[in-house]
Amino acid sequence: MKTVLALGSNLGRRFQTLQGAVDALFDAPGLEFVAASPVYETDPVGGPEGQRPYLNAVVVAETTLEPHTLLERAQSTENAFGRVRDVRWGPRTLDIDLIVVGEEVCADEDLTLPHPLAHDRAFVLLPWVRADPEAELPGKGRVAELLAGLDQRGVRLREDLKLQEPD
Ligand code: PH2
Ligand code: MG
Ligand code: MG
Repeated sequence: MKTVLALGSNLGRRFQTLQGAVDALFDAPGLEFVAASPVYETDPVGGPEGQRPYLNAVVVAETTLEPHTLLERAQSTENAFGRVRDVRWGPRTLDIDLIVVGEEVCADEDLTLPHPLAHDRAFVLLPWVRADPEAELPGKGRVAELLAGLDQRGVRLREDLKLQEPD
């Protein structure tokens, strides 16, 4: 199945964290790298005032893992990069969100698929459409079209930062 993961960081060495996360995510079987988006610097959406901007990117992959197994991979990677869970939408060294896992639909206390806010977040959709111009968000439509209805001013391309394929 094709899967799309959204990465974000607004604490610490943000770009090094994103690259480290890409390397760590693909360090075990069941997940194969397909593409990484460009990196964007983005105004924080929600959460406490005065947060630093995020770096956001999207990774497209192929997976044989069950969604909850993939979620565990994402969470253990977050933990490996010092993620502390306190304030909702507060600053974080690393956030890895599952956006879609194939056509899987899921709504339990740990995981909602497709991601329930992705259609409304330019900091997810803009990198995603750059990594996969034909992308579709199941139940919502083409990512390029969803994006056309969103304000993208808070999402700025960082041409100086490029994620490498996992090592
Ligand atoms: N993640 C959030 C809340 N707000 N804002 C930006 N710009 N980027 C994010 O990744 C982000 C956010 C919750 O995970
Ligand atoms: Mg998130
Ligand atoms: Mg998250």
